[in-house]
Amino acid sequence: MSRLSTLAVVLASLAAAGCGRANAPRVGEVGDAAEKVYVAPGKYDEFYAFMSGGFDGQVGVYGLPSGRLLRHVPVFSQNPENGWGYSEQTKAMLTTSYGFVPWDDAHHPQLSQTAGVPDGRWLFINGNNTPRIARLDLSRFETEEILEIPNSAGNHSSPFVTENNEYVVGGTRFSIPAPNRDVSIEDYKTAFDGVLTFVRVDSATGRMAIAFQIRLPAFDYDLAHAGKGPSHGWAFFTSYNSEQGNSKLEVNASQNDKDYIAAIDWKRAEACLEQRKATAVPARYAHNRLGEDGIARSEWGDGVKMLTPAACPGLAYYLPTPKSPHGVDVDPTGEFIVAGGKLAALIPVHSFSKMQKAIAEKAFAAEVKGIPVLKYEATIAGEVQNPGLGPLHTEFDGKGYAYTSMFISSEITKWSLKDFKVVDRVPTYYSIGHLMIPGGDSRKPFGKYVVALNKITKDRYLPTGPELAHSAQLYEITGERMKLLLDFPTIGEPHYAQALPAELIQDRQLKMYPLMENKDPYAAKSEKTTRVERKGNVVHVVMTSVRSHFMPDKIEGIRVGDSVYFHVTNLEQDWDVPHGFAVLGANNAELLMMPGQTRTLVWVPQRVGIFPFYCTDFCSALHQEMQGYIRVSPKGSNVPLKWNSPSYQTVAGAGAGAGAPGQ
Ligand code: RUQ
Ligand code: CUA
Repeated sequence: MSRLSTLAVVLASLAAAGCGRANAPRVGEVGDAAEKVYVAPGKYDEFYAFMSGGFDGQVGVYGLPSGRLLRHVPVFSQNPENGWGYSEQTKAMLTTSYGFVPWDDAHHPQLSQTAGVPDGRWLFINGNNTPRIARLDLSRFETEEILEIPNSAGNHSSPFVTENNEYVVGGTRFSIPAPNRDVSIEDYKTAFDGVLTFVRVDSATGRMAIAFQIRLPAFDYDLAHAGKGPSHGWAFFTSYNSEQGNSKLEVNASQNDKDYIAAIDWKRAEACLEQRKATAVPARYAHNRLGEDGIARSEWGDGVKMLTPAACPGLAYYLPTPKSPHGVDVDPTGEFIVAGGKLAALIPVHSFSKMQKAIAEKAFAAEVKGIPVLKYEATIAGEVQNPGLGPLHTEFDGKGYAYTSMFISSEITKWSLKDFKVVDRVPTYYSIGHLMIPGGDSRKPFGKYVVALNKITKDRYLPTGPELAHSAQLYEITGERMKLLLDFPTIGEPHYAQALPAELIQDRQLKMYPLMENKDPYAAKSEKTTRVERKGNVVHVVMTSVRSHFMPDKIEGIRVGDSVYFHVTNLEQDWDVPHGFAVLGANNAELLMMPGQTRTLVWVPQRVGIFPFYCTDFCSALHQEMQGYIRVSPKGSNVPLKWNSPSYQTVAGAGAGAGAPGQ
């Protein structure tokens, strides 16, 4: 059979096996499912699960086993619900070298690790379309930092962490010239580069910085995972399109029987850096961080250190891997490197120790641009036979078993790491992409459940027009056989997810921002310091919110075309009492201020009149009373600036005429 017709058969079987499967659960196994996922009112879930939102650019936080959505944390996408990316304090988080980019495609959440185990400090996630890596703080469930990745296009193989967060990695899914320039697409093979990025993470603060990049042949670097234990010091990236097609990849990148896993020795890279083997490549990229004052600022990187395998021999090896591999996963012992060949009917398992031996003995089959290609037989530990079709991703339970998602045959296949024999298969509904076991890519998986993150929903929920709920499924994995317990919808398209036991972080949650430590330059820490200041046509309204009023709540002397900055500080020092702020006619999202926090909204009034503002978050019995008025007069009007707060007399002084306009 020609390769093309193999592909056709495989794709046809997708239609047959994927979505047409009867959705009957295994007989007799749902009896106690309800009990197993039931979390009684007032009780907590056992795990926090962090699921990527895919093309909605956020992170969804769910409780397991209930599947309840707890939170939706905006990362790369503006979120009008809380003003993320709209407020003056957060806008700069979305700065890139392409300007303000208010959206991304976020795929792979990665929990920070200590000694190869999730430590509950941070969550990293990649932005695929405008290459970026974000870091969330898990004591606040807030995005704290976003670093742009230059020389990359489609930061997909990212942001997988090394055992102690020494690095988070990124690899370009789409090769492009690095630095990018005007060349013919026909020159793909000579002018394009596949660049991998290693980002240093400061162990105390989590702060990220690009340490170095590696220039590799122009393949598509798809997914990654770092080594652990004995393989600590290495990182593995799958690559497809070793054919180097530059159009119609569906066919052109499906020719070779094997593509590669790129094995990168990052300790070797560090040595080469020290020996000044890297060249400086100019690159402009944004690095955005929330400061101690809660305000995001952008800094600019102007270059990277670029390593090549030619200048740093021993840096990179290719492991031949069948058939357009997608996921690459390292088992808890660090010995096995498992690939998911999207079009393969087996699961190849490489051995790290065999790889070391093959390198020592120079068991090379070929060389690609100075990179030794190791012999398949020299590194392969075994192949899982008949696992189903279309393996994508593998997670581990820590008890000697691996679980691989099979996209085409729409199932999870459980197999033994001892003999690579399949021990169980269970259908998913439908077409599973990633799967996730709590801690399932770490040295000590927490186990208990596997979650299927499915691509197609079809008939699993009440229909909602052409677009259906995205779908996850929870399976118990404590017994020999996997048991489906629960379907639950997710928001956005979940790709990867990670989970950890709730007790790791639940008692470390910030309940409020200490008001007295608020460093925002426009914070008002009491109603006494609220005020309105005009500087030309810029007006700063420094105001406070507390149950159940704003101070001031009556402002006159604003003119059409002014830039009015509402700086609203929430004076509450009580958990779970945010206030909101919205004003009629604002071309902006609302603000949502957490207790002790200041947020700023800019409004440029376009017409004269009276404009109410109000609190959007139901905060007390008198929430509806939490409102105020602003009077907007024509351009050039001499209506004096007036407001009703205690500062009015002192700030406005004698020149303010009749004094405070009444309380
Ligand atoms: S990739 S399945 Cu980013 Cu597998 Cu989504
Ligand atoms: Cu404050 Cu409603």
